Amino acid sequence: MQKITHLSSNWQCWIEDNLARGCSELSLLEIMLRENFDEEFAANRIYKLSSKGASQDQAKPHAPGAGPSAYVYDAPRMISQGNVVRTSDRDVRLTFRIAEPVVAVLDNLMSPEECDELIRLSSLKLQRSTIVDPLTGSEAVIDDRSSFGTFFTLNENDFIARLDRRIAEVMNWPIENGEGIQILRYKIGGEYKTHFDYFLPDDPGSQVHLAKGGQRVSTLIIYLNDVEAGGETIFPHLNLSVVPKKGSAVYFEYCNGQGQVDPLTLHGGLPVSVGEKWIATKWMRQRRYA
Ligand code: PD2
Ligand code: ZN
Repeated sequence: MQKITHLSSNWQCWIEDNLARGCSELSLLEIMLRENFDEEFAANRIYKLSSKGASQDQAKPHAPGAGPSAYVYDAPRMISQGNVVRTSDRDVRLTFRIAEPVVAVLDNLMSPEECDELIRLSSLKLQRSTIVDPLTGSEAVIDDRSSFGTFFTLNENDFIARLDRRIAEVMNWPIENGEGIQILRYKIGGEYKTHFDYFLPDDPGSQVHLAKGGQRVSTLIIYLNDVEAGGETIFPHLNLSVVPKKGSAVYFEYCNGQGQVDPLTLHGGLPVSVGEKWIATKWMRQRRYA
């Protein structure tokens, strides 16, 4: 496979943020090599963005006036009484949680029948997934995201409305701040390379997306099937990998009350090695979106 010799703004911010947090240049290089960057190219860009190679005005933290290392952790949005999140129609058990950033794995958020029904309803309307072009803000198809997907509008029917309600209760955030549930299918080799779910504040293309509903604040990824091999959701800075399990979900938060965003939530979906992978994703915004 051809090595990567181009640095997207996502990756540039990622290098800057992690250098600012005190990560070693070598640890960043190791991650970039794993992501198929050309070694000489990656080492050179890390050096240029480090204090040894960069002039002051190249530093570009996410939050104006404050480096990302200054990200302030609010109290978690998700509320659990003990080890259970109680919703109006289902009690959902936590199986894993960390505090900063808030990441939680939830078991049995959806029944097997609900997972199957979501897959059935989506199967006929799947389209190649896109990303937001950092320059223009328009939707673009790229190799980094090789899934097929579709959206449901909020409360599209009684079944979706019940899930939207449960999800909003789990995320403890107003239902109308949520984007519609997105369904994704990955075939063998399908992946979603590491990225942030928030819109990079400095990207010109982000502005059009931030205008409606503001920044994304939290994500819930629900696994709709058991994947035979591969397809884990990874958080490279947390050394965490979540294995897909039908009906379970991973939840994480990345934007605080001041609008700062947390680069530690860099994450991705590893290639599926055997079988296929179906997920449902919910992204919550700062303000009303629907
Ligand atoms: O499919 C995944 O595991 C995955 C990984 C990273 C999904 C998303 N991000 C997403 O939908 O944002
Ligand atoms: Zn994501």
